[in-house]
Amino acid sequence: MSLLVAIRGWSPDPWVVRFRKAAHPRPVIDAREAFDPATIHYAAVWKPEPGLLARLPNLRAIFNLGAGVDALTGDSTLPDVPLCRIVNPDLTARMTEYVVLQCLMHLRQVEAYRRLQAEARWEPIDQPAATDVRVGIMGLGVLGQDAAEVLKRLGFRVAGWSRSSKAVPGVEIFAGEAALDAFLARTDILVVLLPLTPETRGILNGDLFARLARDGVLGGPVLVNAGRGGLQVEADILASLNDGTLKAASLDVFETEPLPASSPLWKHPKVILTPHVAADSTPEALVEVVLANIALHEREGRLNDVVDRRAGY
Ligand code: NDP
Ligand code: OXD
Repeated sequence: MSLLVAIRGWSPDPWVVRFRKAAHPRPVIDAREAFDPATIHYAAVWKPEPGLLARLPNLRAIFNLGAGVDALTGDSTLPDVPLCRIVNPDLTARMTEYVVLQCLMHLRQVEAYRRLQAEARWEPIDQPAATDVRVGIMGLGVLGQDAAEVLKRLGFRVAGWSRSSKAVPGVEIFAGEAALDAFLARTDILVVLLPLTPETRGILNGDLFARLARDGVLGGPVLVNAGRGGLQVEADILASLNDGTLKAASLDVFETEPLPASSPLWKHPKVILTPHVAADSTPEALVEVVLANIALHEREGRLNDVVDRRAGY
């Protein structure tokens, strides 16, 4: 086998080095160098240049180096070979850390205390219990279910919304469009871990924010989006923060990344902003996982974590 590594937006070097070491003596080609497209059998990619994969006539499978595959499904030239994504405990644990951190930041009013500290003011604020706070997770897949488990353990009242119904002990389940209203109406902290597909694009808009619970102990609904920036309408987030429809937002992903310096989100006092780092992919955790999947394909003709190309995730 020969493996092409094509990465944009992250530094490709540590990936190429680790793939070369772990795959030795099999060839690993760095897409930044000249290569013969006919020699490539597998590709490990993150946001590759559109059209690149279509130029590989002997490609057998594509391995996306993250969980979300929207950068690939959005390429109309993507070849019709199996597309695999990352499902891995390291990535899952990182996302759960992010989600739990944000829920606790809002529960324990960390931003308000930071402001009081800056003014040397000793002013206790009423402290709600986690058991009084309703977290609703949009996207109850691999990442959503793990975050739900930990939030539940901390006492939050957790619900999940997904396309299909599922059984997650201790989590209130809502499925499909018909259940969305009821899900939103019982949600104080909306955690978004949806993939970006034609169905989910722009779903986080003013109309949806207005349907969130307004009777919660936090004093207004909070948005936490670590799914994809294309899910959200940033003008609506800003308007909703400014008119009180949303109390606060934690945003890791944006319509345009990097977020332009001109975006009012940067300095908004109700926004906690991170640069798409909720759950980093690392070569240390993932190179061997991809190579094991290639070995499985060569040995048994099957693959793990194959994306449903029709559903788009
Ligand atoms: P999964 O495919 O395991 O889960 C996706 C969930 O979304 C499923 O529950 C699915 O429903 C649900 N869903 C999809 N479409 C719809 C829809 N139209 N209506 C309702 N529910 C829907 O993905 P992961 O949990 O592994 O990852 C989720 C996303 O997180 C990724 O696609 C990526 O965009 C993002 N991500 C962001 C990172 C970051 O650093 N910010 C890092 C990693 C991932 P069902 O179960 O019925 O299929
Ligand atoms: C992912 C990401 O999808 O890092 O894994 O965004």
